[in-house]
Amino acid sequence: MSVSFEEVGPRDETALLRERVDRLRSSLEWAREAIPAPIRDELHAAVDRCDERLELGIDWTVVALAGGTGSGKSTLFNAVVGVEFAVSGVARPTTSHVSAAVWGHDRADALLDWLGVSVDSRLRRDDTPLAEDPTLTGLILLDLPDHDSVNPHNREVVDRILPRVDLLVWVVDPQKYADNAIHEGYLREASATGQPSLVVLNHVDRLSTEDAWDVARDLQRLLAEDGMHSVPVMPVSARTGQGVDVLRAELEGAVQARSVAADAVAADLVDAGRTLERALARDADPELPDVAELVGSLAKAAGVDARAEAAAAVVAGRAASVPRQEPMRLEVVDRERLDWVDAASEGLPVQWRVVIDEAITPAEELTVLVDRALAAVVWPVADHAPLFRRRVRAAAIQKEMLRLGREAVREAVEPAVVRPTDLIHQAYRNLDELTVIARAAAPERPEAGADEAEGSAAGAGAAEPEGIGGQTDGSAAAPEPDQPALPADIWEPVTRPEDGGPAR
Ligand SMILES: Nc1nc2c(ncn2[C@@H]2O[C@H](COP(=O)(O)OP(=O)(O)OP(=O)(O)O)[C@@H](O)[C@H]2O)c(=O)[nH]1
Ligand SMILES: [Mg+2]
Repeated sequence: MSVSFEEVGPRDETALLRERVDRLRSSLEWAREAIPAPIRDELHAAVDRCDERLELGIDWTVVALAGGTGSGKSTLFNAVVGVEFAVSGVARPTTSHVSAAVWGHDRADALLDWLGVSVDSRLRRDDTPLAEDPTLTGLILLDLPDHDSVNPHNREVVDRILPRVDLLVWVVDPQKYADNAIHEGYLREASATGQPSLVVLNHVDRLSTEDAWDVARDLQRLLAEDGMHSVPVMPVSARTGQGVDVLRAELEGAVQARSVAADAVAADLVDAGRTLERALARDADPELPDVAELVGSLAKAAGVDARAEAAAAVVAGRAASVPRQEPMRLEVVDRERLDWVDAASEGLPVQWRVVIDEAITPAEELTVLVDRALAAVVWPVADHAPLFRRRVRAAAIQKEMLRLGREAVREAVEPAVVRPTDLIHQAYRNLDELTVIARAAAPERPEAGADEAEGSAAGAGAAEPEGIGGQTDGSAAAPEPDQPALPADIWEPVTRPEDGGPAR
C-alpha cells in the first residue's frame, strides 16, 4: 500500500494558475462596479492568498518528519538524506529547530523563510550530493522538533508547519507507539482534511521479526480504530537503513504528486468561481454589437452619406457644390450609443450594463470626437467630369467619400466605444470561466471514504516492502463488499476483531 496522491502532468501548473489569478485580478479591476462589494472583497482576498502562495512557489513538495521525542526523526532524516546533517542524540528533546533538505535546482528561499527554517539549517544541492537524485527533485524534507515536547516552543513550530506540508510522516518508537501520541490531533487532523500521511514504525532493528510484525499490526489496528484506514504503517530502522528505500519510494511518489500549495490555489480559484456565480448570469455569452452598423449610422448622421451623394451629383453635373460638413447632433449620438450599450449587455446582469455604459465615452465627448475626426478628413474635390465619364466618376467619388468618412468615424469610435466594450466582455468571460471551472469541479468531489479505499487498493503493490527481517508475505484477503475498507497496511491487512480471526 502506498499513500495515494492525485497525479498531475508536467509541472507547468504554476504558469497556468498564475495566468488564471492574473486574469481574475485584471477582470476584477475592469468589472469593479459590476460586482457587489462583498463578493468583490471575497474575490480580492482570494487573489491575495493565491498571490502569496504562488510567490512562494507551488511546485515544491514539502514532507515533514514529525513525532514524539526520541522516535528517531533526525536519524531518519539523515538516513534518507545520506548525510549526517540533523543532530540526533540521546539528550531529550534533541531537535528544537527545523532542518530542511532541499532537492532541486532552485534554492526555495522564500518557501523556507515562510516555513521558518533558519538559513544554516538548510541542506542543498550546493552543499552535498543529495540533489543528484533526480527522482526526488522538488522535494523539501523537514526534520521537526518533537510535538510532545517539554519545550512549548517545539510544539508551536510543529503546529505552524504541519498544516503546510504535502506529506506528513509520523515517526513512532515501538516502545511508545501505544501511548496517546498517535491518538493525538495531528494524524487524525491530517486524515480528516485529506492530507496524505503515513506512519513510520522506527527502531525495528531492536525487535525480532515476529515482534515487529505484531507491533506494526497492532499499530495499524489502533489507527483503524481511530478512523485512519488509509494511513499506511511502514516498518523502518533509521539506524540500519532497513526499509528506508521503501520510504524513499514513497517520497518519490509524493514528489510526482500535486502539492498542497497548488491544491490550495486551485481550490481558491474554484471557490472564487462559486462566489462569482452569484454575480454573473449563467451561460451568458456577451457579444460585441455590429461595429460597422454603429459606424455607418454615425457617419450617416454626420452627413457623410449626404455629402458623398452631393459630390456624386456635382461630378455628374446635377449640382453646383457639396454642402458644408454639419456638426453632429448630440441626440443622435446619444441614441446610437445607448443602442450599443443595450446590445453589448444583452443577457448580462443589469450591473454589467452600467459598467459598459460607464466604460465607453459619454455622448457629448463622442460627438466632439466624431466631428473632429470628420473635420480632419481630406475629401476629394468634386469637379464636373466630361460627359462620357460622369457615371463612373460619380460612383467612384461617392464610394471614396463614404469610405473616408466611415474610416474617420471608425477611428474615433474604436478606442472610445469598441475597445472598452471588448475589455469588459473579456473580463466577464474570464470571470465566467471560473464559474465553469467551479461547476466542473463540483461533481469530482469524492464521496468521503470511497476514494481512499480505492486509493489503498490501487497502491497496494506500489511500495511492496522487503518486510521485516526479509518477510515478504503480503497476501491480502479481499474485503467483504459490505464491510468497511481495510486499513491501509503497507505490508499486510490488519486482523479486525469482527473478522473473528486472522484475515488470511
Ligand atoms: N536502534 C535504533 N536506534 C535509533 C533508531 N533511530 C534513532 N535511534 C536512536 O534514537 C535516539 C534518538 O534519535 P533522534 O533521531 O535524535 O530522535 P528524534 O526523534 O529526532 O528526537 P527529538 O529531536 O528529541 O524529537 C538516538 O540515540 C538515535 O541514535 C533506530 O532505528 N534504531
Ligand atoms: Mg530530532
